[in-house]
Amino acid sequence: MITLYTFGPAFGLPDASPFVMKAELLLKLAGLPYRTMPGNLRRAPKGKLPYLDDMGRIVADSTMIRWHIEKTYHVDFDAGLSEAERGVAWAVEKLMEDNLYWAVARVRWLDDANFERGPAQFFQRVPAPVRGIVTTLVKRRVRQMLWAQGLGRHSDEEA
Ligand SMILES: N[C@@H](CCC(=O)N[C@@H](CS)C(=O)NCC(=O)O)C(=O)O
Repeated sequence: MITLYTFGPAFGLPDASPFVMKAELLLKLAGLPYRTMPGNLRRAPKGKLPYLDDMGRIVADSTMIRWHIEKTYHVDFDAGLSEAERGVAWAVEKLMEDNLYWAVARVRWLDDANFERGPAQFFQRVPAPVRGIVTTLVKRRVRQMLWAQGLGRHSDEEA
């Protein structure tokens, strides 16, 4: 049985993470039996979710999960596409995952009003006495990641 480690449902979606939803959809499209379990970032091999455990084989990162499913279960998610279309699909996927994802993260986490409407909900489960400090620490980490990625260095207008 495949176990997919996830954050869990949020905002009426199957998961708060687009990468987790992508991995789960790939499992569904491949018709593979699987279960989901709440993941722990400290135990995640790459410090991020999703990752999966396929009978002891640990695969981290949604794209690695895709390749694992394709190779192990002989599935071609791009079946029917020409070589050129496969190239375009790959370019669009990388645009969404490596660029637009960060643009969305920037407006969600760095804009206070958006933060209150969105990511602040993630911290409701944190005990009230430490909620403030945990929220501050995670926000700082996201700000650092956005700085490293580059988008966090620009003004709103430039971004
Ligand atoms: N390239 C990875 C990206 C996964 C990713 O960025 N996951 C985020 C949630 S959307 C995460 O786990 N972040 C936790 C952290 O960075 O501490 C994939 O495709 O799986």
